[in-house]
Amino acid sequence: MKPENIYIVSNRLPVTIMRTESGFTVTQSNGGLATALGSVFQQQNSYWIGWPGIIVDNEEEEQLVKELLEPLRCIPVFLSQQEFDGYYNGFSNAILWPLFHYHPGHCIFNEEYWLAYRNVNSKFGSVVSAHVPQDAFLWIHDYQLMLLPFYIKHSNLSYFHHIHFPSQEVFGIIPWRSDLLDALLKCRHIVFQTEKDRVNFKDACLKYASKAHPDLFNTHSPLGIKVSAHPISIDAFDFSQTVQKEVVQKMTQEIHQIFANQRIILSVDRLDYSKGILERLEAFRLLLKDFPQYREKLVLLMLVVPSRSDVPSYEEHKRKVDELVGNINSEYASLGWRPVHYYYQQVNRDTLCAYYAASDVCLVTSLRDGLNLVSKEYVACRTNNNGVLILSEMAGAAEELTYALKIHPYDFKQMVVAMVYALEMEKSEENARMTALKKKVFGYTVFDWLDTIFQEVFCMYDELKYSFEQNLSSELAERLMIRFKNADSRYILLDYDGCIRELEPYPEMASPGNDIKELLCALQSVPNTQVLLVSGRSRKDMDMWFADCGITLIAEHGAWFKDNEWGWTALTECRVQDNRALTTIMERYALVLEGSFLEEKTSGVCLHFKMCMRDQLAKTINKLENEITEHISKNSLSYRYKKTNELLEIHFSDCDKGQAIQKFVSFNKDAFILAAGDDDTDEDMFEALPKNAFTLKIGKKNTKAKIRVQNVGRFIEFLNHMAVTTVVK
Ligand code: ADQ
Repeated sequence: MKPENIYIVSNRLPVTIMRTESGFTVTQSNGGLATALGSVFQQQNSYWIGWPGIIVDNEEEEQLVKELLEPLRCIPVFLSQQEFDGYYNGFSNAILWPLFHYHPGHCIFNEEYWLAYRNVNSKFGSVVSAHVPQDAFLWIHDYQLMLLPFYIKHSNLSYFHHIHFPSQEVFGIIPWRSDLLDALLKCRHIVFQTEKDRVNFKDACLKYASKAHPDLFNTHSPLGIKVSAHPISIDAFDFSQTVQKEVVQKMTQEIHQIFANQRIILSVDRLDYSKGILERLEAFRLLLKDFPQYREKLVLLMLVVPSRSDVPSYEEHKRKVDELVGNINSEYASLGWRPVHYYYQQVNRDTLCAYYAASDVCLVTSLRDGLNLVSKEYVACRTNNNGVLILSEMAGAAEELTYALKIHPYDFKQMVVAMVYALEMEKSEENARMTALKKKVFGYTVFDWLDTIFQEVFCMYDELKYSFEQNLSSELAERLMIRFKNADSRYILLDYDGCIRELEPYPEMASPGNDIKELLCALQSVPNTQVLLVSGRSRKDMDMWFADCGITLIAEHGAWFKDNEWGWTALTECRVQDNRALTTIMERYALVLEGSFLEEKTSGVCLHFKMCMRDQLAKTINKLENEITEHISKNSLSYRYKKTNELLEIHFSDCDKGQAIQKFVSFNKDAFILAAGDDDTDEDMFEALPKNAFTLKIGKKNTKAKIRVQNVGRFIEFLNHMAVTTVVK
């Protein structure tokens, strides 16, 4: 289940426009945010607003770029060179980035940068206001746009912070700390990578936000803000499939051949001082010094993607990396061997995966990292369950990837020990660690991350339209309970078999126990609550079982409706003759199919064959279906089929559960509506309900319901919980 209409806003678009001799071309953007959200964006019916990566010269060029981006569902925010310098190179990357990664020495607190940041955030605001409908879900990403919420009027605003959020003392160094927090607090939903970030943010708000009130983070209060921590992930299956591609396997072999008889330690990052590249090189140099046996038998392969080369501290950093690589190579290289292979370039996904697959060790040395996707990508590419991940304890991913070898990135000696340990590790330990890591990475992919975020969105924003479904987690169950409790009026529409009662081989075996009846009575006794049992069962069964529960009954998939005042009402004229003719056909088949039996209803007839021997069953049922279809078309009848592994049911098409509900139930505006069912006939009910209804599908079948519940037991548990919730308003 996800919001239907999603607009992602981030500094950069997922694609970059480049100038060529003949005009412009489009390429993929690099960096963690683009990688992580890229796979999500492709799967969503969503739009993306951001800077296109190019400074255009005039309106004509703007128009050309817009046209290139439109089919990609990307909306550009154009910036002048001056704006870009002040907002991006300046405030974002010479103040926020270094400070958030605990490098205050790299900060340049320039008032001009702050003004540019404000100006560009307001420019983003104008583009958002011009393009994003008020009822859309607006999802802002990362530190470059912390002020954006201040410039827009949308209410369905969520924010995801990709980088580390520092302790409040460090955050407090920023002279404009209160403005940043006040703007961000206009979002009702703010998500961080780790629990540590979340706590740091809350501490900072309580200290510096100008409107910090005791209820600020109480989500039950109307002004409450939901602040949570959900680490981002990757499309792990896509990475592991890429590794299996023929072209990638060939590349992997080539890498092995080039480095024959040498072990490979791999690192992959943007050229950024927060990634600990210099520290990694120093540790590697120490390894070569202290463990000469590895000389000519080991390489450090560094894939470094250019990044922020306009920011002075990055230029300086690159110079230092180049120099150190040169020094190590000149110190230790021999005729046929170079210890450090340093590629300062972006490689494509296939090549990246080939390097991951070919390397014995992946070394992540971040001095501070919001999460670090590289560590997860390496694990996802280890299809043979071998390879060792060495991971800095300063990376957010260290909390999840507990089976990696952890290192302190400033402790060179410890890094050396970890590298040697990784290279000498017993195969059994290597496999055990990698298996455990893979379990984590494949068990929580970027899509799970997204589900978790959207579940929270669903609980926060009532007025959004949602599509697809989500699982009934305990948190969501709790939220539904609160909605139920606080509503002025409530409707609970329940299917019976397979929804509140487990399916049985024979329908008569599925009579309700006292527990079910008590549950329905308890729900019905909640003031201003109407419970409707909407079943395919006959009137007779429903009367026999539920007449004394005081609930409303809808029988035979909507053909009959019974309330306490009027008794049973037929929704449609009963077509007895048509029905009789069909029943006669089905009776013939019931006679030959041992173990089968017919259930006659006023709206149709149902052949149950769950207890039949399977060998001839399919053939006979096929024959029956052919005969029925022929009969129906000959007589121009309009019937509906329901066919499962256990039964074939035919009923009038002009009486389904949805139509029954539309005809008989008028829902109060703002009522709490919950509807649940397990089979196809319940889909009519889901579709007919008002958009704000909570629809729940029990079991695994395809559905239009918003929420999925694993099985009957879980659903009953949830209803029981709801029933005992005393209604106070
Ligand atoms: P980054 O700081 O960019 O991301 P990271 O999470 O490691 O850091 O993501 C880097 C991405 O760039 C990876 O997907 C990697 O494959 C890719 N990459 C790096 N070098 C490359 C190269 N030479 N060629 C091709 N691709 C390369 C920010 C935060 C992180 C957070 C992410 C996602 O700083 O902490 O994990 O966002 O939220």
